[in-house]
Amino acid sequence: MRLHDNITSGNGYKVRLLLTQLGLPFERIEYDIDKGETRTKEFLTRINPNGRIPVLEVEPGFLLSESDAILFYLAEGTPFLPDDRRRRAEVLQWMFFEQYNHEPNVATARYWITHRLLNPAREAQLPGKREAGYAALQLMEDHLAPRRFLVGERYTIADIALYAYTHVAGEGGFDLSRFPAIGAWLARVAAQPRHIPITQG
Ligand SMILES: N[C@@H](CCC(=O)N[C@@H](CS)C(=O)NCC(=O)O)C(=O)O
Repeated sequence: MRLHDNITSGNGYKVRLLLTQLGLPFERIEYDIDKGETRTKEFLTRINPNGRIPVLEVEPGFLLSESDAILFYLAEGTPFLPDDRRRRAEVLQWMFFEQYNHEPNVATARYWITHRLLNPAREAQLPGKREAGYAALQLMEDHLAPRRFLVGERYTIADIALYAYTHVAGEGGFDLSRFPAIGAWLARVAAQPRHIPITQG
């Protein structure tokens, strides 16, 4: 399999992490997202008409985008996705939450800051991103306080989806020391077999 990716991307990291934990070999193709390499005619035509990484090229003619959909595809039939109907739906619940409430705030603030993309318009949006990002983190904190993992007391792709940008939230200006249950959960996720850091390609 080939993973169209950017090494700084938490969305790409989700897929790298699961592929590694599943022991599946893959070739990684790096794109410079700041230089618009995912917006070329070639990329839009052949890789992803939505102009974004990650994209997993499972086989010629089968290219899958959207990080959480890729996780769901890869995890099918493995311990990373429960068999139970309720638990599977809860995994999806957390992954949709990640995409709607968490990633647009926590990840976007990190991206603008670490890629030095702040401008007056974005500076003006940062307080709103912080408020909504903190609300998402508080929701996770309350859920995790009496639990070890997000769903069914075991490590699943819901944990991978939310770990990716939560563990680097500090780079976006979020103070994680306010969230002890998240801190303990981050350590549990990082202690899973075959865990890799976000910097590993
Ligand atoms: N919802 C998508 C978001 C993908 C996304 O935003 N990718 C960013 C990098 S993290 C990207 O490719 N940005 C380049 C661009 O938009 O031109 C997912 O979860 O995969």
